[in-house]
Amino acid sequence: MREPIRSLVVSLPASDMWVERLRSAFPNIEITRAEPENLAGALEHADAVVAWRVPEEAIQQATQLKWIHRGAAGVEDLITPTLRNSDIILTNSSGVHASNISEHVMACMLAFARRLPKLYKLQQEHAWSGHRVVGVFELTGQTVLLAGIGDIGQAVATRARAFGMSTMAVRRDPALPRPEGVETIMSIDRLHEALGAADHVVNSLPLTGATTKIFDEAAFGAMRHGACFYNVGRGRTVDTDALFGALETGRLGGAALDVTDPEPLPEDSPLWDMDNVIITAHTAGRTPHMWERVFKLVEQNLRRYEADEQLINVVDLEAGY
Ligand code: OXD
Repeated sequence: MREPIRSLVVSLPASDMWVERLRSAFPNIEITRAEPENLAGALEHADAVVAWRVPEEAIQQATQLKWIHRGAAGVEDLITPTLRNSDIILTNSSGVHASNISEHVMACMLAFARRLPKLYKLQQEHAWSGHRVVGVFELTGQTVLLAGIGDIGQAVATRARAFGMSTMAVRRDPALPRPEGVETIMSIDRLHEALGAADHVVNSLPLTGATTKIFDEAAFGAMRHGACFYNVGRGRTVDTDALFGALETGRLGGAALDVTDPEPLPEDSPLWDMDNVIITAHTAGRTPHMWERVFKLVEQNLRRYEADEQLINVVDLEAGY
């Protein structure tokens, strides 16, 4: 039988309402909030933590930590030697980003298709000259490639199908069951071949050793001329210089960057001023509904922990997600 969780620290920028709900659901657990800068102290005698960032030093100082729940999907920075050498269970919030991030991707796709950034600029100038904007296109009949078909990729696929688009995906094991909405699946080893068949490439890959800078000069070079690229995974899966080069030469028709490398994107990055780039500063997931899903997961996992059952979304430390 597991030792019970008696104290839980929440370090997330979520409204108090969610923490209050958790407290009412678990009156026997002392649930406190901590700012990221005070997390190490708060964790010293805590049994569990729900947070975005948990520095390795904070884990080193924690004397009784049993469970870390990441209030986000990506966990690359949490898989440290200290965590690997401990018995601490790591779970993530994979699954909370389906509707929020897929709607964001569709918004960007439609913005590129309808040339909204250019039209909006004209509106700001009070200029009735939209007819001069060139390059409008329709999504219907186009192909989207999903690099990563977790909850985000699958949700983009069903929405893209509703727009009359074809859907392809690359994944590590193409023999796994094909999710609804994804018409073709290829091994990620054939990424470059797949890139050449797509008008839109949606990257939601987790950051691992194998995916670091997987979108490099050769990958962008393999894309269709004028294809659009969407990064809603991790900035470091992309070689930023190669991305910039592909945008500058027109190889890429547009890039929607919710994540960048580095993050925050430096103020003097040339990407800010490119009219074929949409930058959303890692906000694609941030909806009130996301917090509802994150806290529901935490509640389910606390119940499972108490019942000595397997937790939901336990991270495979070897795979890295
Ligand atoms: C995540 C995020 O969930 O970056 O990983 O929001």
